[in-house]
Amino acid sequence: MQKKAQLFTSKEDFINQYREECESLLSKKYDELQPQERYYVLASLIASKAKNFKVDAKKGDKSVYYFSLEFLIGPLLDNYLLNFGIRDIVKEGCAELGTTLDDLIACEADPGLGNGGLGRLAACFLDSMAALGISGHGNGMRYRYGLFKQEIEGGRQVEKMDNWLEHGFPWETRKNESSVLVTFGGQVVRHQDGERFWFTQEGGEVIKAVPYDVPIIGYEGKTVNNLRLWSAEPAEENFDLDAFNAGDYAKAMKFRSDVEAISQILYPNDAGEHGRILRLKQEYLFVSAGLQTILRSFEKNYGEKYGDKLWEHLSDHVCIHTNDTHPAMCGPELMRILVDEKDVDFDLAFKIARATISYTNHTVMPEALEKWPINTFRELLPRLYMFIEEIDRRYRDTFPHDRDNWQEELSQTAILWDGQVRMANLSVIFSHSVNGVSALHTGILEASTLRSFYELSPELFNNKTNGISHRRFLGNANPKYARLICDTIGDGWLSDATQLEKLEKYEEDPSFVEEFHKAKAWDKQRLADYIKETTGTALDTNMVFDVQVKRFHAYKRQLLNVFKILDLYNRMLADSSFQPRPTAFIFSGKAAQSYDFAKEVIRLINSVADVVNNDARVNQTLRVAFVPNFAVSSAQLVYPAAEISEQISWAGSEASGTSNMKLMMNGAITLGTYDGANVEICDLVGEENIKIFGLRTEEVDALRAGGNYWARDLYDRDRQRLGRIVDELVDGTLAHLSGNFNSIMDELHVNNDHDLVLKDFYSYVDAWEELTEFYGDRDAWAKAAIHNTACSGYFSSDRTIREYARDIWHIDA
Ligand code: 26V
Repeated sequence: MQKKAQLFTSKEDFINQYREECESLLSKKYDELQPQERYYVLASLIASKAKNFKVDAKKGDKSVYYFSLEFLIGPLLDNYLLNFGIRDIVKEGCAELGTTLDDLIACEADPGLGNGGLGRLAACFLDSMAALGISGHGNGMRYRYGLFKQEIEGGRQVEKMDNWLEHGFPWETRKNESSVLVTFGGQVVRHQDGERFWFTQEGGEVIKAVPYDVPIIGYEGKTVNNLRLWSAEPAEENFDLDAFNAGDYAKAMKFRSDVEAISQILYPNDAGEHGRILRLKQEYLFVSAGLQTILRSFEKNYGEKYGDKLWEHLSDHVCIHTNDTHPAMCGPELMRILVDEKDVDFDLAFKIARATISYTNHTVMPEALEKWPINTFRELLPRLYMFIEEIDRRYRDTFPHDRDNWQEELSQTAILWDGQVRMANLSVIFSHSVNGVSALHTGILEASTLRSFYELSPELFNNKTNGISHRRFLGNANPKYARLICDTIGDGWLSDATQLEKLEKYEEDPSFVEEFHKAKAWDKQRLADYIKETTGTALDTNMVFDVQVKRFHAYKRQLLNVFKILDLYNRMLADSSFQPRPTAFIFSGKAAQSYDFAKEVIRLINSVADVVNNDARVNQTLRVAFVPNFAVSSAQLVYPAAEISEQISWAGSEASGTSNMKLMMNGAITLGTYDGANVEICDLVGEENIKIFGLRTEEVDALRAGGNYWARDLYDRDRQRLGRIVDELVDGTLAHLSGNFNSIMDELHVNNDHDLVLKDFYSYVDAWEELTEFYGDRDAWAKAAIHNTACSGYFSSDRTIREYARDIWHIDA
């Protein structure tokens, strides 16, 4: 499976180097070290190799800078060993030294520098760019505390600080000498000299942005790229020396901590918590620091070649990709630097910015589109705001007034509106490419969310269906299955995921099928052990493992899944002849701190778990587990063990989803709505290898437009079954752990079931029953499961990145 890069010539060589590194780094012998220290030294050794690794020439002389406020990189060690092709040597060496590689990997921190899908996508893209030999770098924030750690107390989510840097982070290097200054506030001053005039920004708060670099190692060590994460520190220029000298240390220290606050915490992306000034500061800091650095090195590398035409060539060599609207200030900031500091003409600067920048949208929910009050914005970023205002003014002035619906179109697309800066419009206006993340999602952007832009300039729009790192989520996460695949079709699939198609020949091969079952059984046992250890809940591995793991959000409808469990429970109690397929329902995911409804759903799941798991009448058939603190590392235990993949958002709500792809790749069968990338999974695997249920997007639209959906009717019509479940939310059935669920009841009755849980309920439960019925035929199930893996190569982020490179960045890959 492993191709050997020349990092270590043999196991013995590895052991020698590892021992030496222990002494040089910690001045102790290997045997004297704790496992945590042993991990630290091993990771440092690999990191130092990465930094000095001689790589193949990267493709072309164009670089991509992927700007994202989130990079959910997860643990790196195992993935880097795989990419360097030294996993086997290191594994054997560690075993010989006395601590298994798995034990060392268990010591690694799981940096939570992202919320979920969006941040993990950015990390997968870095992996794929490096694997494809693209010079592609990440630009983001080094949050001192990542996303909170989730604990469950009395069924409730409790948030704890994630001190991921506690034991140091061996992969990063602080690059103090590459620090740059970023200014907030102050005044804009106009200067004039004859005809010529220019602006400077005076005063304000000057912040030092310090980069920390993390090497990104491509598969087979082909390329080592860089992830640059920024941290905010007080600039000497600005340090309150007067206060310090006057002995007012408290004041001086407060200043320091106010500045550092900018890179202290990661904001939730899905709680509608826009409008916090600190978030705006984060957005500007990483945009400005990133751009300053890129322009500096561009000037150094190409200044001589292009002379006074330098900046016109920026987009020949630099692509700035903006992940959602969080880096939307890239456009005006690039203009500001070009105009104010490089003396470029305004119109030309706008042209350069547009040619360089591209934008990916990740949600269609109108309430999720970022907006900032103009007053806040102008006060914090006075000079930047002038550029936005001027671009907006020119946009309005040149808007084609001969179009039929021009007033409406202009009101939809202008940057400034109703006292706010609309970041999605800012992103579109400054980009030469706008893409959605699944075919369905891009269609919805074009037809509704960004419709006026699409009508004005359809050529801007394109779709780039998301992908995942198949090396991490199959190769690393599922070692037994990955080994079986390598033994069967070779290891070419690690660099070319489409080769997984070769598995189609083995879908009915008895020995392959048998080995598939064995791998799945091993994965299920590994997860069951983990769940027992972390929650105390025992799962029987003969049960179907039915998995829903993702952020908690109303539109993702974990509630619908809970309703199904309660339905099965009630029916079993009412009718002893009703015997559903024995199933373990496994949930995991975090809810944003301030998102009360989502947190109540978590509490509901834990309450249902408590009732069901302790009821001897049903608990040989139904088990419910909530795995706390969903993160990259625990995800890698969950995906391989799954047999049913729950993807049940209401149609038209989930932009793409990526856990659907990770689960499919690991041989789980999707039970889902026709939403996001589920549509493409369905096209690829065929209708007999997926279970689709529920309303389609058009039906949801029609239902909402018609205004005649009354959730209460569905409740009244079926008090025995569906109505009963709703009643159980408040009648004490589930209350003994921590009380009733009135707010969930209100969501269904008072808020008229916005997410159509009751509407899709019957179709969903029927689909589940049919799917679990099918599970009884072990061979047929295995055939469908293996077929899912065989078709999943399309969802490698290598494919996605090739498409970005071809259509948006114009790089050969
Ligand atoms: C944000 C908000 C904020 C206000 C309340 C409603 C709401 C709903 C969703 C969001 C999501 C923000 C962006 C995001 O994380 N999108 C996710 O991006 C993934 C990668 O493309 C994709 O797979 C997910 O479907 C999409 O939700």
